[in-house]
Amino acid sequence: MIPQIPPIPLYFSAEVQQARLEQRPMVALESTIISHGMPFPQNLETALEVEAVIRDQGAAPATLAVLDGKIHIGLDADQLERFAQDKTALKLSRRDLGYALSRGKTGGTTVATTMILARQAEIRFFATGGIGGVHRGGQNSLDISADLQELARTEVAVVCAGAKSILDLGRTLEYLETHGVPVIGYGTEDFPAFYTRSSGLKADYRLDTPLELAQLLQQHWALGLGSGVVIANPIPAEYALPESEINRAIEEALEELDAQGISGKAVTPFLLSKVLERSGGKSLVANIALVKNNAKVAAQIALEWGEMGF
Ligand code: PSU
Ligand code: MN
Repeated sequence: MIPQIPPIPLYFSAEVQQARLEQRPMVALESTIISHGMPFPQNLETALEVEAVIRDQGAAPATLAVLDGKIHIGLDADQLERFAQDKTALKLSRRDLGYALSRGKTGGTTVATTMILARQAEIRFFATGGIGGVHRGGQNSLDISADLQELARTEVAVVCAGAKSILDLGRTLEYLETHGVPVIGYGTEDFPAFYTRSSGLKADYRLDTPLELAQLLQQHWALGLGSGVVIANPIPAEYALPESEINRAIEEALEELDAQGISGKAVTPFLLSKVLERSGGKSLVANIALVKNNAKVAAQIALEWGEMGF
């Protein structure tokens, strides 16, 4: 007999522990957006505000992170504050977890890792800003975010505002189609492009209410297809940025990426910080607004799911 390896313990926050006992709806949140997606102190303020949005809807927020080699499902206010200021925090995708846990490291969970750990914690709904995807030129570099592969294999619904056009959004959607991941436009036919309400590309289907979304998820998962679902929720119109303005910032960021020859896991954080730098404070305001909007929808789906008796 091959000896069993004991599972890795999960450290639940008091709030999440309570919600689990009461079987209340929960929404997972990622933490790479805190460590690598936004500057301090806006990262901390946003993380707290996003959690508050979920509580206001009647669900419990669970911000996921690895602290000193331990997997946390939900962070308390002190942990969140320390994490938001920790310049040594790693960016942890699927392949990085074993290293971080074995070496006692601290790091933010990407969309991929948040999906993995949310599933282990029996949380089915997850809100974030934007997912990773196929990078421009990805057909040659093979720079394809592990987020897409995770969506193909892990049963979690990811509510996002689409993806930033730092990526090749057409190829990103093709990849998701190949791997059987539905991309649902929430209140729209279009696939949104994070800062703008449309990328010019279509989502697979449009649904208009949290109940309809919960019903789709129930059928998708009841089939045992084993995959995630992308719920693409466009940025509220009043926060959307002019397309030409944001595209200029993105093109400049991509030129700098080329000039500096950056590759691997540093690509996305580099592009995120350059776009922010070039597009000024307005893009940060937009980013914060869309994450909160996604948190609200994720919480509403989680509530509908509870109403359905699961
Ligand atoms: N896109 C954003 N904001 C983010 C990220 C992507 O608009 O914060 C982060 C997420 O954590 C996402 C990760 O899972 O970057 C993807 O990184 P990569 O492309 O290296 O897989
Ligand atoms: Mn990559």
